[in-house]
Amino acid sequence: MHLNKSMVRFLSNFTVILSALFLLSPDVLHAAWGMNMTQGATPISHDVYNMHMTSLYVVTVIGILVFGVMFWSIFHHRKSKGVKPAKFSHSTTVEIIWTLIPFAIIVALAIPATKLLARMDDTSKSEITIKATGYQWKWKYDYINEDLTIYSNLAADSVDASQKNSGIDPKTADNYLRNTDTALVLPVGKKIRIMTTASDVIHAWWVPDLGWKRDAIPGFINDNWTIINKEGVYRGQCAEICGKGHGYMPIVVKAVPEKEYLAWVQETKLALKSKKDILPKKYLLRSFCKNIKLSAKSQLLHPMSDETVFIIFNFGLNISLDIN
Ligand SMILES: [Cu+2]
Repeated sequence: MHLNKSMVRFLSNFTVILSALFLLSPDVLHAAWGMNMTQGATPISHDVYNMHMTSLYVVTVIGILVFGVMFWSIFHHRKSKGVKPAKFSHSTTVEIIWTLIPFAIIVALAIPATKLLARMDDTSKSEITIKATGYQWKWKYDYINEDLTIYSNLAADSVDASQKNSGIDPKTADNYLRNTDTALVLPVGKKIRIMTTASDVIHAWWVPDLGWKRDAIPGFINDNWTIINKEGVYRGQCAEICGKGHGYMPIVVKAVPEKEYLAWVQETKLALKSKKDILPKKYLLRSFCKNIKLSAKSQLLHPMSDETVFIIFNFGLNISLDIN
């Protein structure tokens, strides 16, 4: 008798929890626990979100039905009630039903999901093409139509705060480990093709608000696209364990009106050009010195006496100090 009471209590608690979960809207769940997917800022991300919610509702109903029947059966056909177990072992009718119903559910879900995947893959009629290349540990963006290349590194305040024993509170860094020195600036309302690849190991380009995540693989180009509806800053990360700096190569997409985008392109091109005019000689000389220092240090030019190593190392050091 005691067991029955506790079973009843358990079942009623279980029902209360289940119905409470069921009554909460996805928005409430999302706001309270941050558990749900983001709805994102693109038509594809909205479709992905709706597909996800539809599937979630379907599996929730299936779960409630299956567990409901299970718990009801366990409770109502218990030994203490004097129920004798059935002796049959097969029922063709039941087997046909429980094969056909799940099959129909899967097909019903697979059709819209496949259509969505096909739509995500269709990069035709893109107006702007970006090539995103992953490096250990930064991203390079080539604006193919603009002949413009930018590098996106972890923001300086995040770098400083992340150093061992830096004494800097990460909370003081702006969007710690989620901010870059240069953002990928894109115009709103345009179909943008984003090709992903990598130059060393496998990375993955992932901005949740755009609704997709794609591997960036050396030697391969993966094709993706997006139309960003809303102006704003969208943050993402590399989503493939790519080495010790994996958590230090965030992605920042800044979506701006087209006019602002065009102005930014011109501005950045000019800024890079003026840098390029001064940089090459200085840069070449500096890397030459760096190499001399390195080879002296590692004695690649051996056999050398310690004295020679010292002289060559200092030669490299002095010149590079001069240039700096
Ligand atoms: Cu990576």
